[in-house]
Amino acid sequence: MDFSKYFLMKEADVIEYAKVKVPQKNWDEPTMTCKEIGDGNLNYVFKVQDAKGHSVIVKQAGVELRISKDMHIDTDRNRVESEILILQGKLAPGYVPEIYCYDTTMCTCCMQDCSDHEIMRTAMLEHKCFPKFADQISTFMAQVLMGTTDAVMDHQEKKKLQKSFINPQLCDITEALVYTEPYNDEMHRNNVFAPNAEFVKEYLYNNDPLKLEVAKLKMDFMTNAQSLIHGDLHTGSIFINEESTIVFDPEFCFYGPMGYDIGNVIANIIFAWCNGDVAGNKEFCDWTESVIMDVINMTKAKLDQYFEEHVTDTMCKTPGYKEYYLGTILADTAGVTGLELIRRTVGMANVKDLTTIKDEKKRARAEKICIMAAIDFIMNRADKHCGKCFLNTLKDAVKAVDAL
Ligand code: SR1
Ligand code: MG
Repeated sequence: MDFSKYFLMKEADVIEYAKVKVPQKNWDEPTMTCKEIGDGNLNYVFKVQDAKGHSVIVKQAGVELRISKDMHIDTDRNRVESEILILQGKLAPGYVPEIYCYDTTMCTCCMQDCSDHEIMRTAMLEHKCFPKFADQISTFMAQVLMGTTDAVMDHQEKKKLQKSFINPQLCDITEALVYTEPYNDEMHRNNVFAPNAEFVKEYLYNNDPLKLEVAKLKMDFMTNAQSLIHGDLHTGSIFINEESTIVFDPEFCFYGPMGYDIGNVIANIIFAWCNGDVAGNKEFCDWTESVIMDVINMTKAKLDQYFEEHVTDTMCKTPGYKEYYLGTILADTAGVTGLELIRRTVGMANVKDLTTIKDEKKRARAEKICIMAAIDFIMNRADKHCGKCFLNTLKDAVKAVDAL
């Protein structure tokens, strides 16, 4: 088996692959095992290990997506993901898995096994708290996002990166699933929780003022080549433990508005809050509320500091520009928080934080809270400039839904 021609690997193939591609692990070959551990929508993820404690994660892009056999995207996404992880590892050391190798024939990469961490969404579904998360994710975002802007980078180098990470097919998915279908169900693949069908019709499908703002945000997503963003920074793309945060799965990366990443983090913490709220877990909800505020405040402060220390563009040094720039980033963040809340609630790709709520009435209320908060985040995004403003948006939505 020389892996010189693409085929979709099974577990036994992956063992052979790891022997060939990651020999530095000094595998104990007779005890090597492999298990497919992926539960994402797109790729196949395997863990290979041996009895002597060596291990590696092998990720392969399939031609058909796991979420739907009708959807096909270029398997080059595996190269894009590998290269951005290498770059992010330089900008924010320790915050992404180490890439040992990647292979554009098999569309496969081999990376650090982060099994001493948990997937953050899974851990939060058990209502676990991670006190260092806000500080760590804000450091990661500030360094990677501000570090790849025109304000900081040599403009020619930035354009080379922009070209190398152009990602039309993955962006196309986001443009459809985040920025279009939740507002009209034009592809008839939205998953609307039946008890909320009328509510969704009234507040989303028949809401032209909202659609106007979403249209503006969509065009901004498609044209604002501000930063090299992760593009799918939800809690299923984060490994976490008490001590560290590792961001993975950046295959949707491209040069876009940095508020897209920050807003995704906030929205997914709100989903976790909803799950904790339904369970009546005050300690967990208090922690998620502090995360919402801290992620906003810390990210804003660290972006500001990074800009101060690293800005190179002469015109961006003009007094007042930094404040203007940070203001647009916070408004984009609020807008995207709303978009992610809506699309994960009514769109094609949902989140377990909501779908696993068993009590029908409680789930309907939680989903309405997400939609109400989202509308406020989108419509009033220019006013959301601090952590408290973000938290108040959630609290106001709770009151509004309970008053319906
Ligand atoms: C067709 S892929 C559906 C969703 O899964 C990914 O994680 C992205 O969030 C995408 O929108
Ligand atoms: Mg993913």
